[in-house]
Amino acid sequence: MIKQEELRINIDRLVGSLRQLGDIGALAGGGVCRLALTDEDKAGRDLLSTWMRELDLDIKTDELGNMVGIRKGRQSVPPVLIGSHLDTVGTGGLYDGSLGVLAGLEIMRILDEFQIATERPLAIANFTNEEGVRFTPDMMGSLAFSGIVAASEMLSAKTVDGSGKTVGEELTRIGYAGAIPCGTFEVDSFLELHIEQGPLLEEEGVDIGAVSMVQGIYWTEYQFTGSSNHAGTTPLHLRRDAGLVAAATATFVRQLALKMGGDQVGTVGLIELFPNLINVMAERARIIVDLRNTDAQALAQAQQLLEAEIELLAAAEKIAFEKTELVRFPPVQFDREIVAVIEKVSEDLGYSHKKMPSGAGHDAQMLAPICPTAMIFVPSVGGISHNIEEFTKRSDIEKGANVLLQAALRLLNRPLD
Ligand code: HGY
Ligand code: MN
Ligand code: MN
Repeated sequence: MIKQEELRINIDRLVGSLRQLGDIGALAGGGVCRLALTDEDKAGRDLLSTWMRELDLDIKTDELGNMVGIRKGRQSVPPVLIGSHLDTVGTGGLYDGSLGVLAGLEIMRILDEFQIATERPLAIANFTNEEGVRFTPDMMGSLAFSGIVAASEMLSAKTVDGSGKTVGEELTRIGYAGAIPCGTFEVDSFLELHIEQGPLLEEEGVDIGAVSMVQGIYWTEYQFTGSSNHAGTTPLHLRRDAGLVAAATATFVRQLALKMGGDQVGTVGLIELFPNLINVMAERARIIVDLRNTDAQALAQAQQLLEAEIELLAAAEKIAFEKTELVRFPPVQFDREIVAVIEKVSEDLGYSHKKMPSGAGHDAQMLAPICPTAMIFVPSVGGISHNIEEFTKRSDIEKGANVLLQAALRLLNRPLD
């Protein structure tokens, strides 16, 4: 009988599952698009359900479509949960989210293969709409799973593109509107393996990130209204150009981050102009501003400075505007003991490791309020993500999944309180 500390994942099988999942929503030029609650997301969910059934997992789906597969433990106590998300951004890669779910599945496969019984049950989760690009907020499923927000509020969320479809309608359409109320699933502890999506681990030649916290995230939508007019005949002083204010705001966001320094970052990733024509001044402009910082006070201050600037820009161009707060997530600290387990396991496996914050939002930040939680990062080649070039080396996937396996075993078998 193999000793549990000698168990290692089967990297061929894990990479095979990543590739098979990656065929779903594959983009012609490479990369993947499985926007939340689309047919492609459904197909990914169906594949995961098949794999979960092959392992005889007890599959539970809650009212927001969060999927959990449970493997029995000797004790009937809350499970150790491993999870992430199968939805992607529109120009996604093979690894963002998928790695965390499929590495959990691989651990289930290994435990079955070596007939390993664990004290606590082990469960794996696929959380609905982590990316937040089709429906806001991001981390929507895990937010409701943890009971932080009411599922009903999330079910009525409408698509960002204005098509008017709601989360509830799309969940029903793809057959993943579960019966289990959100906020009722008890979890012992939570682990998430994820690609770093930034350059630090690769730059420093470190194998594993023991993630200590997730930075705060603010998403705010601004609708600017001016007046359309001829781009050639209208004198400058008579222009009320909504596109100008949108563009000036995007420029200000970068200047603000540079001026504030520290961990302040920001971008305007979504800009829509109407009528969006070469020789017509925009009557309307819609932008969504993404501000982030590890420091809650600094982030709030950045938002205040942004709003003061928008007031000035709009007044100067005689533009009206409306503001909608889409996301206000504070920074989240992970559980010190679990971070220490990740560091110790990395040490025991002979992998270099470093404690680090997460620049991206993750489902783990929504589990942290309800159970001891931490994350494991593996390097992203070139620090690239949310891009079809996203790539993580097979050897790094193997190391990350082995750390996840061994950390999970420690949590699964630690003495019951
Ligand atoms: O926005 C984020 O950081 C995550 O990818 N949803
Ligand atoms: Mn992700
Ligand atoms: Mn992402």
